[in-house]
Amino acid sequence: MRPSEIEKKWQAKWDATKLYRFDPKNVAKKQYILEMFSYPSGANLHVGHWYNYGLTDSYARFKRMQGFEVFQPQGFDAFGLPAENYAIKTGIHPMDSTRANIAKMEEQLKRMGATFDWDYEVKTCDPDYYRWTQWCFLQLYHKGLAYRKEAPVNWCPSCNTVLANEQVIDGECERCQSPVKRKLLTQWFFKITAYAEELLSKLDELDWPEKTKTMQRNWIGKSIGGEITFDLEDGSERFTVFTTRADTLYGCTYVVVAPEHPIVGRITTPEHKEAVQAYIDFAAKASDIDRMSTVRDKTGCFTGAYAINPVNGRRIPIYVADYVLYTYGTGVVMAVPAHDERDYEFAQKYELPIERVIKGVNVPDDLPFTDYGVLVNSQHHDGETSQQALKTVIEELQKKDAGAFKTNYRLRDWLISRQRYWGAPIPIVYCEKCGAVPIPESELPVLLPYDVDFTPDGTSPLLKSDEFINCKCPKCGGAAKRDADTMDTFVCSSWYFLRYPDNKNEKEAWNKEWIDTMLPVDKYVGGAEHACLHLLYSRFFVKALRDLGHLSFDEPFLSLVHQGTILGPDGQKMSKSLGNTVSPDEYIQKFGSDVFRMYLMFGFSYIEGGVWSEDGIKAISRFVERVERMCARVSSIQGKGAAAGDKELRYALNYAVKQMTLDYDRFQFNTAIARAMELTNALYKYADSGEADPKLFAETVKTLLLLLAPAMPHLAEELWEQLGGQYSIFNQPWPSVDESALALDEIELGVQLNGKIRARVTVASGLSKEETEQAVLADDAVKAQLAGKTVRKVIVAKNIVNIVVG
Ligand code: ANZ
Ligand code: ZN
Repeated sequence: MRPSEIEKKWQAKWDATKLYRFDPKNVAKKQYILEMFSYPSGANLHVGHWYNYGLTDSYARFKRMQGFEVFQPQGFDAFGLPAENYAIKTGIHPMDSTRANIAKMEEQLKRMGATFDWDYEVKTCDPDYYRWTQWCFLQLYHKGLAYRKEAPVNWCPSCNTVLANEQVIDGECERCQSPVKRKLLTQWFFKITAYAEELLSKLDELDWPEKTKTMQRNWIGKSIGGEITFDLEDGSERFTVFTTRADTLYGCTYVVVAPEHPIVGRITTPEHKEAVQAYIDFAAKASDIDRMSTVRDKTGCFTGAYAINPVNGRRIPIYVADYVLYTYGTGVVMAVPAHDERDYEFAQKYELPIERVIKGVNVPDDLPFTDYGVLVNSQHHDGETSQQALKTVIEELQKKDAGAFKTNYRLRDWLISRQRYWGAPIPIVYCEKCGAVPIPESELPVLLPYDVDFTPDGTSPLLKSDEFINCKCPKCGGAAKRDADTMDTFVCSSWYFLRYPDNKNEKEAWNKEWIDTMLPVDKYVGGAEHACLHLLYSRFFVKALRDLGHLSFDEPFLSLVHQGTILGPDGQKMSKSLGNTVSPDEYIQKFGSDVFRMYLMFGFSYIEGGVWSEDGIKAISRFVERVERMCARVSSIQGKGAAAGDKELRYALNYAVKQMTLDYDRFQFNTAIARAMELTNALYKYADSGEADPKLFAETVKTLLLLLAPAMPHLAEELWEQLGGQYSIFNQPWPSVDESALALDEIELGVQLNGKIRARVTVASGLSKEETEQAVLADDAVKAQLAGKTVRKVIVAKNIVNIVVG
């Protein structure tokens, strides 16, 4: 039979017998295996889809055979910009193109032969899904975790919408690489910062790639320091700075205030007003990202005001400069030019005093050192002494009411309003009398209207839909207007894994007891690019919903695997514009989907990916043919039983079982397949020896099929049937290891020195002469005998090793 026929045959049977149906009765053995949400793009499945879905499916099949009740759902992250942009270009409504794309992708995913349970599918653009996205919004809103504020936001002029900080990469829009602009807008935020500490500390407990955890740690950016209060010279104002280096306070020779800080207006002296205002206007043009850049020229302006350094009473000037951010710490910095590079650069430019007060850590090496004694006379390079010094200084300042311990986080609240059409509407109305009023839960969903003009003009398309915008205030019944923005699609994907197990629930987003049993996700597989976006947002959602009483676990994804990327044959990322994309279709047509899948497993390290080459696919095809021929020999093999090669074959078999079990578990598919090849070689050797035990041979071939079933599901099922196995091979238990077959035999050797027995050494049996010689010479007793002597020759005989020494 041709591969395509075999695939059709078994997919039909799996379907008819509902092989992949998740059985809730077995939830005690559940294994929730999830690939990151699919975006319905409309293009054919590419190598990347196969790599992600196909290989994770192999893992799922393996887990199933191990006796787990596998829950592997599929669904679509269906809202978002690409469909809307496509609509703007072609006039095809996002709803229509998305539905068509989903249908196409479903069909292809089904043909892949993956064990998805489609009964649990969700699509975020369906009202019965986004109704609950809106419900999640309201839960956060009622607890003060969703709030509206006017803030300078990241505006992408090409996508015509605001972006979250996480969507701005090096000052550019993550999606279209346009430079991001600053714009003052009133927007909805989720208070993810309320969870900064837990998001950070719980990372330690997760079985996630270290690199991703580090990225989240850095993004959260915890910094332990103190707040120090300075008085204005005339005592008319006090202000506070945040510092992680209170121990350098003696070296503070000036103060810098962020240009936006309201104190600037109050402290600036009349003769400096004009210059300071000009500087504020200049600074308003730069984004926070620009301002943080280390290569950017330092600029600033003197306010005319002076402050008093609380530790030594020194009179120091106050500057405005945009290298200090208004949104971090207190928006004011104590500048210590001798020990901080930014301050040093600034002090040089504006000719401010530079005073070195700490040994060891300073900007230029040759600054003279001023010893102020007990407080700061510490020579520290490491965090610990620095922390001690911080403690000493802050405790000292606490006595004068001028210091406090303080921890800051870089993490900012998550901006979720988008000025786009194709997303979940925000369930809030604005009433002249009542202000912002949430839609009652019973009135959800707030439906997204179909007929909307979404030609971009910098405002929200829903503003132009009168029937949508105008509504009644749920509180007073008066005329009100709806929020015209839609939610960031990352909101939709922050909770989809909670909906899957209960996707048909019409009364609530999920049944609490049920999802407390089904979650967390046991194995989550997807790209590393979501480290500080989806993977952080989902963790926040779970924690917030837990605290709101809707679930009882702390983390969504216990164990995470990032698949690598398959590059084009030219070593570049596959892209249409480079013309280096590889389509799986022709390979699947020629070799079958099993061979294609197994090649992806064998040809790459799953986590690393690599450059596509088609050479390896032929090797896999030949390997599969070898397995088929081996199966064909089962019925014809002759022998009396109990053959000489039995032990070796048993060893090869159990070794393969043991290693492949470990390999599949760790997503090390390439080595798993290599072990299967070794076992196949051992089987050929055994069969060709002319002396074989037909029963052992048949059993071993069958075990090989079981081991290969996750990697070549259709073919394994077919061969299993040919060998008289019971349907389905995926209902068979995973092979177990007979450890005793792995114990190598040992033999004892007499070791002679110049013909006289001097030692007895135990080595593994079956070693070659060279290996025996090495083992004997490495033995401690033999080494002791040989001390001070020169080995001239080693003669290995049957049970005796004679060492000739001089
Ligand atoms: C004095 C000092 C001396 C500082 C020294 C550093 C080195 P992290 O670790 O990122 O939290 N800082 C505080 N608020 C700031 C703001 N709004 N904009 C720009 N810089 C700000 O950094 C904390 C340090 O960054 C603080 O400690 C402060 O400078 C500066 F040798 O205070 B430091
Ligand atoms: Zn009202």
